[in-house]
Amino acid sequence: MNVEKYKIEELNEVTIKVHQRKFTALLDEIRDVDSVLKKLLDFNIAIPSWALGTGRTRFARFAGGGEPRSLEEKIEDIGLLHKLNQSSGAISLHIPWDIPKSPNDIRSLAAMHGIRFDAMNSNTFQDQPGQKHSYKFGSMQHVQSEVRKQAVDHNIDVINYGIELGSKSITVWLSDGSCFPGQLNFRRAFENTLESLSEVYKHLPSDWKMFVEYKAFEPNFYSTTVGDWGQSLLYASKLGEKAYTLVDLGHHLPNANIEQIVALLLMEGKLGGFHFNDSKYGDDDLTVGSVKPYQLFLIFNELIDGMDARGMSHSTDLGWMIDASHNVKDPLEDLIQSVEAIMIAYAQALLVDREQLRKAQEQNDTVMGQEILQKAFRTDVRPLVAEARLLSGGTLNPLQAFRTLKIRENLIKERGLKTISTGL
Ligand code: AOS
Ligand code: ZN
Ligand code: ZN
Ligand code: ZN
Repeated sequence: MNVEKYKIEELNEVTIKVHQRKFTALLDEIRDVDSVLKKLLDFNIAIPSWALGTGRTRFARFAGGGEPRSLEEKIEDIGLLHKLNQSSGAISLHIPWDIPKSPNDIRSLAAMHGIRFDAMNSNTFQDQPGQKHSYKFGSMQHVQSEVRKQAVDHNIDVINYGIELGSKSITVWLSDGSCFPGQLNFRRAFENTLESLSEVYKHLPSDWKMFVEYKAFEPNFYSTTVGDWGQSLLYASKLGEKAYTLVDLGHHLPNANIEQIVALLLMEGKLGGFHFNDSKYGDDDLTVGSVKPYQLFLIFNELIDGMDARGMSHSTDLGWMIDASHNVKDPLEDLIQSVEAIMIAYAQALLVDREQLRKAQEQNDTVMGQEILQKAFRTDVRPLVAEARLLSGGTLNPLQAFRTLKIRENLIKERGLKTISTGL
């Protein structure tokens, strides 16, 4: 399935007039529109390879049709997304689900679609066929050194695949922890994990980063060995300057103030990357912005404030990734919505009048502080985001384009109705 440029132009023709009217009306609200547009154009979000197929709950899986059956088809899917929105020009791979048979071919296929490789993900939360030692009682924390070594070796393999593909980072998410009090010695689990992570860290090329992802619970329900941002920061600090904390929005205890966590990690120069998703209860992995869009905006507000304070590039200094799972929606439509939600929150946060906000804070003007943030949040920036897409050759309305061009129907024709994508 390929979407030709002229088809995108034809679609844009239909709605361009309405768009221009809305965009012009919005211009009054934006001070430096060119710099805002430039930032939106530069911004890209990596799509996780495991989100292109239908996921599952603990109870069932309802497969969709036309899912990608190989790494090649996953890249093709992201290529389609990127054609439509021009904001998802990166993929985050997962080993062993995405082992490239020929890294060179995969690399050129991705380049053809304008896609680069964001963080590689390792997997020591499942046992693979033929694997010598089981991860039932953890991987890097394990009481037996053979199991720890197996986990370390796997992570080194993942780095090596990443080097061949041109990735520059690895995300380590561990399901290690315990289900019951008494099962585990917390201190020994931490020390074993730190030792294992340092072994992996030693194999990082000099221009690589390691992201240590934390998660409060699940699949372990009494303790998690990288359980929160404090623990992740502790590992990252002890490991060295190439190690960073990765924030997955769904990995906190209820009502955690994620924007504050982000602000402090950035202040310490230890925020490395993001897994965007949304949730009502736990690690729900729902569409970004579908449940708590204001929280997403507040997070972006801190991100911009913190990155600007450190002179960081918004587009390249952090790993921007989605981590989601789709049980009822078409995965590609869901990803279109997620990318759009991220772009909207980013654009709104770019509109915050930081000078006025600082003044309000210095004068303890609580009311004005809130007003300034909500003014930006309540601005309908969709025409601004659409304008950025138009400028970069994408569609004014990616979701509508996806449906009008019958992309899923075509993928089903090509790949069949009963397809299963590798992943969770
Ligand atoms: C697990 O809960 C984490 O969010 C991981 O980042 C991710 O979902 C996993 O690596 C994908 O398999
Ligand atoms: Zn994650
Ligand atoms: Zn998760
Ligand atoms: Zn999640």
